[in-house]
Amino acid sequence: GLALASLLGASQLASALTVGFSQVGSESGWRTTFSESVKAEAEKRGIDLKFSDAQQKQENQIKAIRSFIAQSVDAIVVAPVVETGWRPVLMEARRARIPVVIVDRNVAVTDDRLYITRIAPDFVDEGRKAAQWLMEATDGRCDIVELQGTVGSSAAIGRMEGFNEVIGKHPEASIVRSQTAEFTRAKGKEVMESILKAEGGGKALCALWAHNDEMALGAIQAIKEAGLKPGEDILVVSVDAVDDIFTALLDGEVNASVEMSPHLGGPAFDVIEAYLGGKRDFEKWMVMDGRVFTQENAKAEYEKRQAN
Ligand code: GYE
Repeated sequence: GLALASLLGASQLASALTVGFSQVGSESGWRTTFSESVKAEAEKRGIDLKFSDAQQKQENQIKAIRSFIAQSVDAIVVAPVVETGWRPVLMEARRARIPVVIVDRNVAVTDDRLYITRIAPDFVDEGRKAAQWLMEATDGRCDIVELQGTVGSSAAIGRMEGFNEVIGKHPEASIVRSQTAEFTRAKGKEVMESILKAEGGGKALCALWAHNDEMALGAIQAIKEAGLKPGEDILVVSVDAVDDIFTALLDGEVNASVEMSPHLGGPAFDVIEAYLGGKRDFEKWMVMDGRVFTQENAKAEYEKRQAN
């Protein structure tokens, strides 16, 4: 209990912690790095992590959270697949007095007592940054193909909103095709192939805007197979800044990627440890910032990552 928690030092408390983590799935390189990072961070802190991969299905997440509650874990971390439908299970956690931290995508609940805090970037702003880069590169004249992330996920909803807000100010820029490719590389390739066919080969297209790097990497494969040069004939801009996108940036096949750190485990565990130590005043949203990587500044970052 709390009395014991305050008698023990923070590190001793952490060594006794059990945390349940409900992860979205393993749809992208970004997600895989995120999962590995959470596991490594838990191990470093001596946290007993109960990791559950939902394979992109909310029903699996709800089941996992219920099982965490049944096991009386000390805290629960959730990276939600979609925004809606969370109220009942979060109420169950609250009734069991188990604190919940939301990471990455958002939950649409009106009662903000249902979780301590959310640690995530501003997805709308990521979309704006991607569009700003593209509007500068093309002088605001561009026919754009959009590959959306998972339908109903706050990452896809926000990125779309921010991007559209910026291109809406440019009368000669527009999205000519938009389809979901579920944040995966395989779908990114498949959907891009069908779009290129529908667009008569794609020669008139100016750019691809993908809601994540993984779909962009699949799509550049399709662009190459259609006999066009990604990064030149069709500009490519996406989000995440995963390691693989740096190779593509340096090869000239991708033009820009908005960074989103996958290292959310450390900050989430910090919040949990502080909460269990008695802290109660948390910001409802701990906003993470990200840089924009382009062919100009990719090399320095790539070398930095290689060195780590
Ligand atoms: O961009 C993508 C992933 O929710 C922000 O999910 C996250 C997204 C990320 O699979 O690669």
